[in-house]
Amino acid sequence: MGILITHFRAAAARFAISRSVIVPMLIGPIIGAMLAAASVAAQEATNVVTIDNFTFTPPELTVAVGTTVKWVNHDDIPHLVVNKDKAFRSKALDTDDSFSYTFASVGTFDYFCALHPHMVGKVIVK
Ligand SMILES: [Cu+2]
Repeated sequence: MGILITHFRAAAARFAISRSVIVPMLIGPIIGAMLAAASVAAQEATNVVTIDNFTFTPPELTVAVGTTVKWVNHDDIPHLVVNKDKAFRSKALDTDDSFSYTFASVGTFDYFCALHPHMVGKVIVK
């Protein structure tokens, strides 16, 4: 009887250990995939410049080479996104229209709104 109980305890201990190892092994990749998806979503979100109330937000954005930046107009009047050095120029963006540009080289890209030149922003590509 004593031997049986000891055997049972050993088996229970083994089961507890294996479960404590196997469960994280199964959950780990799931959490990893969720974190990866979340970081992609976060990265996309940070590459968006919104136009609200005649203001580019964020006014200054730093990105890596190859990043696509998207400007979205939330105002109810049109705006344009025009690079000072003519690297890019959007069409007139109506409400909720967007314009995307992929930065293929390093540099500082100052831009403004062609309709409201006091609206300025910059993208720094590293
Ligand atoms: Cu404008």
